[in-house]
Amino acid sequence: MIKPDGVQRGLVGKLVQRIEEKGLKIIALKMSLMPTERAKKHYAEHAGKKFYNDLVEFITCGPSVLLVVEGKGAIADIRKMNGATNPSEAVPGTIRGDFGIETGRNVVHGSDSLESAVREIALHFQPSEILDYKRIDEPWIYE
Ligand code: D4T
Repeated sequence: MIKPDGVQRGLVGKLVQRIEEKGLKIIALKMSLMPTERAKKHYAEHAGKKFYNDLVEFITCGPSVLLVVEGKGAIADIRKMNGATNPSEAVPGTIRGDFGIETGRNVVHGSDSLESAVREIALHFQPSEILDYKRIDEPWIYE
């Protein structure tokens, strides 16, 4: 997910380009103003923490861009590309390292496990929005 700060700062194109250039395949993509109830479900694991209310308010404050990304090791690779949760600790070259300063404005979200990905995809997408296709460069990305 490209969070509302990434959208407002005009980073959508750059961030989508990083995913495409890595060789990962975008199989769903949409812009959405996340409803509060869905945001609460998305961040349910953080319910009760001191930053939870601000987090829900922030993620619903403007449009975000939601993607489903497919590829070998995609979950781990996207999290590496995103960088550390706190952008001031994220290494240069990562999205948060290059584009962020504070944790509450950390530009992107990535599912942290297969289980989370399955849950989050089902929360944000209809099955019909997820497409099955081949990218022409796949033989040049996979041995
Ligand atoms: P997401 O889920 O956005 O990819 O972030 P991470 O997986 O890297 O980090 P997380 O689940 O621990 O945090 C979710 C979300 O909450 C914000 N946050 C987090 C915050 O505002 N203050 C905090 O102290 C923490 C830990 C940032 C990301």
